[in-house]
Amino acid sequence: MSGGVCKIYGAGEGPHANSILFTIYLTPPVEKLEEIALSKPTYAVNHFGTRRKELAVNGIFVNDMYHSANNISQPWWIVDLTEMRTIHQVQIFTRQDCCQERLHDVEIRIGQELASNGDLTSYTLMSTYKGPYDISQGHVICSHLKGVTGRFLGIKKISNDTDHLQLVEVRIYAVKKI
Ligand SMILES: [Ca+2]
Repeated sequence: MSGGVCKIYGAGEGPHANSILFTIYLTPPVEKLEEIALSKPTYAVNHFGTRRKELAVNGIFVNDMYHSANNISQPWWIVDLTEMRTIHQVQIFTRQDCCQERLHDVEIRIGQELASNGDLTSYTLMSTYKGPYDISQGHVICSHLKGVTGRFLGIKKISNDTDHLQLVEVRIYAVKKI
């Protein structure tokens, strides 16, 4: 079974849903989903070096990531999907070459307006990933069977340490438009 577990606490999902269950009971079927994040506008808290926010949706997986700056608690990243969509799955490809354990206590939230200050509390919670991540998990898959509708999707660490957010790529899947 590929993919890491991402526990889901979204509305109507219950505490036991995870990516493995979703893989078995995929609704809607995967052929009806499309990826909608690639090359979309992004926003984030300050980045480290040249590892800018847009590198998480540029389609490049090797040595290419958004990486939050040092000493930032609760780093966040937002993508503007540019229109309202109903999102069923988010795949997070985090850093593989170092420091994988920094990915933990992450929330995925979806909202209608840009939260340019990183405050995602008005957004709907889609999934929570407790972690910490280990490379043996593959990539993190967060799913929501009923879907969550919105234009902006945010990924934010909610613990009070200063571990970085390191997003190599973020893939977001919504139902295809007819
Ligand atoms: Ca990338």
